[in-house]
Amino acid sequence: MSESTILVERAEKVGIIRLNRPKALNALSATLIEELLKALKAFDQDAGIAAIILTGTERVFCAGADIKEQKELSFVRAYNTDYLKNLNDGLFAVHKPVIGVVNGYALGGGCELAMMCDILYAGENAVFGQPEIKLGTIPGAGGTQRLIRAIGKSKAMHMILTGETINAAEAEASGLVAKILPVDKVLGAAIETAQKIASFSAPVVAMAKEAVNEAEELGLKSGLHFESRLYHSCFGLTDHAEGFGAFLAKRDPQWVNE
Ligand code: CO8
Repeated sequence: MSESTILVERAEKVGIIRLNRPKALNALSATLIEELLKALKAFDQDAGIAAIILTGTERVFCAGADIKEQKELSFVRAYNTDYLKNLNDGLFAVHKPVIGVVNGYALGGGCELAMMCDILYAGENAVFGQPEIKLGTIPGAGGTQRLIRAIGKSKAMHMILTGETINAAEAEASGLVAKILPVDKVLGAAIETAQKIASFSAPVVAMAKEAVNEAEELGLKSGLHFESRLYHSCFGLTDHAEGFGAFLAKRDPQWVNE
């Protein structure tokens, strides 16, 4: 039997998914994408899991689309099968927060996969780039759309048109990643953050994630309206009464996730 292209583990309420094609630098083969989406869905539906971490190895997060596989694809087949669109759709569908932990290369589809995560932590050796131009193609899984939102037009255009990479410090300075840590510490720090998120009311976390993600889709007026409606919905939660009551009673809240 061939080795799984991902490794899955749990740390209390945190589900951890590691990309596992070290010989191909975790390139996104069709099999890897299928297994990744299956694992994400399983964690998302698992009541014992409250947050998800997506990472690679200490050397590489992901070197992008599998160049060997992509080389064999014709335009018609790519177009008719919506090649790689399922990755964006699959990540979009996850309700629980996904923290991406990037050590080493996050290139092409790897950089795009990182940007599909809700929060990004990077090891000091992280390298982000959209080198597709050097292969005679363009980013195909959100690079031209998400990078501009993350780091602004000029920096995004520079990366996409030159294929040049940025390092962890540049990624943090430009807002692409939330934190940089030493390579051997970054996963542990992300797990701690995920545990912290997991300690809050699950429906409230899901609503906060949805509202923030909608900011990328909606204009300000519609976004504020959407936020108000979700905020008003919180008033119906048992956890809302519990959180406010616990604060006033000067005790820790006991969330029931309802
Ligand atoms: N696909 C398949 N195999 C790869 C890939 C890849 N993207 N990247 C590296 N490999 C393989 C190499 O072929 C090599 O295999 P082998 O040992 O059999 O020759 C092995 O991994 C190790 O690679 P290197 O010897 O090149 O390792 P180096 O440390 O010298 O270099 C680099 C590391 C800089 C990461 C280099 O491998 C590299 O530049 N890789 C290609 C990066 C790239 O161009 N990525 C963009 C791909 S196109 C893309 O992502 C389009 C996005 C479309 C949407 C995708 C959504 C899922």
